[in-house]
Amino acid sequence: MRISRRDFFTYCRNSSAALALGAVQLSRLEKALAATTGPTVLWLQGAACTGCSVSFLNRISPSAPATAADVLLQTVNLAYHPNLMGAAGELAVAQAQQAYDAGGYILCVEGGVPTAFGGNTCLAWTVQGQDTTFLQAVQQYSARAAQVISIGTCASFGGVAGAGPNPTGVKGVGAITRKNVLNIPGCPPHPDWIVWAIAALLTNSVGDLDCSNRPVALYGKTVHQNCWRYAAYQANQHATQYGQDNLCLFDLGCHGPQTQAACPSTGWNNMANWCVDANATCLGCTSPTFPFASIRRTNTNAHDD
Ligand code: FSX
Ligand code: SF4
Repeated sequence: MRISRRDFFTYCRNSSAALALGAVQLSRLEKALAATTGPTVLWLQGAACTGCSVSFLNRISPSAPATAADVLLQTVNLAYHPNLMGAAGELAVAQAQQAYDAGGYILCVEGGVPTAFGGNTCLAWTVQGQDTTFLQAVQQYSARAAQVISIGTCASFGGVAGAGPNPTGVKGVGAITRKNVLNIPGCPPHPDWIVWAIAALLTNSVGDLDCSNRPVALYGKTVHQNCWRYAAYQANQHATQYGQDNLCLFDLGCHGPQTQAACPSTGWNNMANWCVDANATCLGCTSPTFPFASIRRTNTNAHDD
């Protein structure tokens, strides 16, 4: 399916409430998309499960652009993505190099950055027998990027890839580059949060960031604040086992009170569901402390907020 930048704009306008885009941002986006052939995006993948890309690729919308591939392939100039691009091997790396030489691209980084052993536990690519570690690639490519986005909790804070004992020394992108990095955490992040980040960067309208470099527009409220089970929480009506509809899941280890995320308002799978809606506790996957704080919280079962 071919979609135009006009379709991308229409999508953002129709979804402006869910994507937290105001009238001024939409007007800027329309101009930005009309002015150019589309921004260049480079997408690097490091220590991760590829779930962030899979989440993005699962994006399905009733209006164009229907899928994430439409967003990336038709709306922006996707110069490099290990799973999505047609080119492979050295030809693919040459495309990335070309974008690097031109500079000014949006660099999306998925996955944590292994720093131990000279970074050699994670390679970005090999050209003519010469290895480039993921650490080198992120440092080099972030230097000429107009903007850097950490896609997912591993890229933002280390996440699962950086969980102890962490022998490969995985760090988040912000810890290994001097560039300002916009963090879009989530394990994985919601596809619309990624679309929001690209649209907001294009229109210079990211707004305030919190102390973990997450946009307040997306991460400014806790899951708890917007949870539909909050009335049960206030009434001290707590579930004692899974499957008890309408009761608060706090005593089962829900991390909603400490977790900054928009899940209750954006939902997942086209608003079909989200963790607490599915009778599962919030695991706190957008937090810098994920996954350890979540495991502790679940095991101790303590009222710690
Ligand atoms: Fe990490 Fe992405 Fe978690 Fe996986 O690739 S944020 S492990 S769901 O998905 O980097
Ligand atoms: Fe808060 Fe979790 Fe209870 Fe919802 S289920 S009200 S997020 S503690």
